[in-house]
Amino acid sequence: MSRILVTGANGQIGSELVEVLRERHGPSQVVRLDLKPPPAANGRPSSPPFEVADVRNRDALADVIAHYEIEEIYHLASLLSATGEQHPDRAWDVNMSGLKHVLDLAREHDLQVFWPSSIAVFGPSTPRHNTPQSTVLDPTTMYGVTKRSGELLCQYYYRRHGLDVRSLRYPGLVSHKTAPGGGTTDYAVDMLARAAAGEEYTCFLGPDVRLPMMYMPDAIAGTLALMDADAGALSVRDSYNAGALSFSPAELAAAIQEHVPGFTCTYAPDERQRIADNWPASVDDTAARADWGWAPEHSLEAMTVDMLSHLREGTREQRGVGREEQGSPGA
Ligand code: VAH
Repeated sequence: MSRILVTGANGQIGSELVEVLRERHGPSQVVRLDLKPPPAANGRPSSPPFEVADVRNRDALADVIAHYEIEEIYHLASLLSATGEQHPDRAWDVNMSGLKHVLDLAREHDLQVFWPSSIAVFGPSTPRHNTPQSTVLDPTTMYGVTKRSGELLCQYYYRRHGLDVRSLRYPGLVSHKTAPGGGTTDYAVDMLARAAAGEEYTCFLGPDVRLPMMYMPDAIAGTLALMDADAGALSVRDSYNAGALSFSPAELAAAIQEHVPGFTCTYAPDERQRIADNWPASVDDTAARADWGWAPEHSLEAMTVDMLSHLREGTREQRGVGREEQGSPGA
């Protein structure tokens, strides 16, 4: 029975990945780890096993791996781009020492590892459209520097020690179950949530900056497909490009207005605009599609409808609105 450890388990990706892994393997087979206990879901405390630890503490990680006889690690704990620019030293420390501890322990115990990189590894000298899998990588943020450094560290542990560590360059991720924190692409979730609540939104990016984005169900499915793939089929051991959607704030606002006619979005770019301006608009994911069958399913329209429906449901639950009072979700 596969014993799986998910670090950063309370985060936007981790909270959904744990759910899917527990459905696949059984709740007791998936150990959550984060700085705090998991938040209660719908008033019910999250089921164990979970561990409270800092990924910078190697001994704590070693104890968890030994105690649960872990065989697979999804190492998601990280500071994201915007927070990383506010706290660059902490971003380097958490993102790099955490990864190094995980890779060293995985090598000691012969574990399989998933580690998320990001399109933040690309920078101003990278082709912006259909960004190649292998190209110039000159990240302009500490987050991007840690992600590129991490990619090279993963590739080194594969080449030097044969460690089976696999990675995806996630674009901006859109989800409704757990609010994201500290990311430049989080505007998309914020905008959808405000629209679902019947409110207007002021976007912290300008209207026209188009970025690679992905709906969380596709991100989770792609992550598991990569981890399930035959090792011999993988030609990329730093990190795979994975494309899905590309849209600007104005394009998202227009997609929302199709379903929330009165929704209005204004734009007040802040320091995060500089980060977004140095990221690609779309990526070439030919290698991921060829090597392990990457195939995202959600269009911008499908994502918008699904997000509004779930967010409106959440709003109703928060307001304590009964089912008999529900409007037509997402219509
Ligand atoms: C961020 N959501 O905005 C993350 C992601 C491509 C962006 O890495 O920092």
